[in-house]
Amino acid sequence: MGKNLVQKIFESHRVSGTLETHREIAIRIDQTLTQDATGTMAYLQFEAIGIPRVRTKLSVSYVDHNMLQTGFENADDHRFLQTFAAKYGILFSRPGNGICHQIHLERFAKPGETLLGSDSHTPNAGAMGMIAIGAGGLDVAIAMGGGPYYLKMPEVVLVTLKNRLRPWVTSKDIILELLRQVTVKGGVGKAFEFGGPGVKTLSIPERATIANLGAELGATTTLFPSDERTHQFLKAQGREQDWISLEADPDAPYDQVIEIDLRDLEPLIAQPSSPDHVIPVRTVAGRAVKQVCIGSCNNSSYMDLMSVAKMLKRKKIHPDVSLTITPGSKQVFEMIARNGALADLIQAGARILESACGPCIGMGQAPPSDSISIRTMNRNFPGRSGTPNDQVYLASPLVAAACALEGSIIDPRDLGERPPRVVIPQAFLIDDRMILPPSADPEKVMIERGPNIKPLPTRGPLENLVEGNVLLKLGDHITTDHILPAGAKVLPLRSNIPAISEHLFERIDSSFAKRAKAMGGGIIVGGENYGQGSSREHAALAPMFLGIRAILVKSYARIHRSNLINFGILPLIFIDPKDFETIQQGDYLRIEGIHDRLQVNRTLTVQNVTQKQEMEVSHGLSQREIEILLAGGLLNYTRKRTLG
Ligand code: MIC
Ligand code: SF4
Repeated sequence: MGKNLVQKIFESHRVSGTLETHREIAIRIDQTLTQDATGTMAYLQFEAIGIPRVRTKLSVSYVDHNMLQTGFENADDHRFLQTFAAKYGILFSRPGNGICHQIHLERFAKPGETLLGSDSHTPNAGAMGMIAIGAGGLDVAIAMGGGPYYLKMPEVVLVTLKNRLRPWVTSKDIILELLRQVTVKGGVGKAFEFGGPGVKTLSIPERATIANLGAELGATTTLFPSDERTHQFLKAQGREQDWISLEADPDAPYDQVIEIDLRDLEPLIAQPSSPDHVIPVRTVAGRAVKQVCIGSCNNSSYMDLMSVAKMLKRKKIHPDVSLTITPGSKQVFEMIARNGALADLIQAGARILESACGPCIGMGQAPPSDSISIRTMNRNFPGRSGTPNDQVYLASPLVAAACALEGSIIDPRDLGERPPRVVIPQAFLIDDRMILPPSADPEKVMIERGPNIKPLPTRGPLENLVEGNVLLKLGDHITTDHILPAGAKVLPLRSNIPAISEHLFERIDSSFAKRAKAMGGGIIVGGENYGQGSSREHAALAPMFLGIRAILVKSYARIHRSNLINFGILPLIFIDPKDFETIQQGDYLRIEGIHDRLQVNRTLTVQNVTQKQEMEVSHGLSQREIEILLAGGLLNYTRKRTLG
């Protein structure tokens, strides 16, 4: 029997394990990427492993998240990252060069290769026919050191695209439709491979919009074939030599098939506050809009901004709307500046922001209270925009631009205009001078560490007895934005764990950090899909720092579960849903004999001392994960193995 494309690339990179679904497999990583908000910690961890130079084919350090520089912290991190990259053999994409995923697609993504990135939207590069996976910074640090990446072999879902999109309908609507069908937890443990005749109707940036939001499905990765359009894109980026043709075998097996007829789609919108609350735009038309933000790694390509510029040309945005535009990269920014489209956006009243994540991660542009913000981004988790009780809707750039003109939600087909026609350039503007090569003299490079760069917190081996109070009982779909918010106030503290820990769960319970400290740690209880969203390992590191030793939930998001293990926190799972109902915040729990039980048993016994009850919970850990936990985390485990 033939192989699907996911299996082909996994097989060609397999270091150990098998392609058997749900079993652990280790793959060789060709490329890594980090961004500044996760990178500082990843590099501190790389340093702690003690390897003098990265061992990947290519590693890139981007700066795109922490860009506001309201204090010295961001700038300190940038200096640290720049000098670190120079010393350890890493390319450094300077602040101003743009968003990691957009640049990586333009300049580095390569069909057939593997990429591990310390950002959950790394699957963006799957548009180029590469296996691109988001992971915690420590996993990326190990990959930079030449170690394989371990994961459970995902099920492979084929998404067959038929026909072509109608005018005003975009690739954002394809992935919103998939989110509607699959939901934010339906993709956990799965890879989504796109196929069918509709694929060739989509350009690489359009495919990237789809691949990017695979992260919102909870998917391990998203993948497109590498075809003639990939070839043309690479040629236009001056990288024709990177192209190879890649497709699934005609008789390839799939665990599931989903068919989407592109002709049936209409403009869609995700309502507050989850990317899967998707409905047709028309059903919410007429609601007043106060803010529109166009940008972020999934919708800020040249094609996206050109379409918006065409729609806004010689018009003025509605007086009640504040419109921001964030070009995805310097390449995009400079191209629209040179061809005049930027002038069209400016004259229409857009507020042009620098090329960075910006409003997507709450770095400025918090919307006004009790108002609707339409964004082309990928996440609308509660409060992520920076405004409490925000009402953020997610949609395509065409829908967003239409709303900016109208001052209310409108299906762009109702504007009564012709859709903008933009053709993908034959040649993009190529100038890589904002990407600094590593130093030829690494011994001479001094790493700059400002006062915001605090040493890595560590912990010893896992205790045999874990006990403590349930510090917080939570419901379903707790995102990493709930666990450890980002935004202008907290994001600058990413390289300072003691300081950032003060913000743990603050959006849910402002007294959490104080309580956790007073009690010397404890246990967290939650529902389904705990840790959904970002790859930020700080959402595991900060709990570890405050003495959280176990989490007990109904199910986990993939990256967060790995991060918990990487930092020595037991990720436990309810077996009987009734136990979730019984357990109460404040209960005192005891888990005994952990060392032996983990080795021989798939379950652990949790005594609820307060309620005088016992329950069996599962851990679902592989042998390797058990060893990591027993060592007190991946760093201890790796050092023990490499240093003896
Ligand atoms: C996000 O979109 O949530 C982020 C900010 O890019 C995160 C990374 C981070 O928290 O630093 C992600 O997606 O992994
Ligand atoms: Fe940046 Fe937003 Fe993309 Fe995350 S989702 S990498 S914050 S633009």
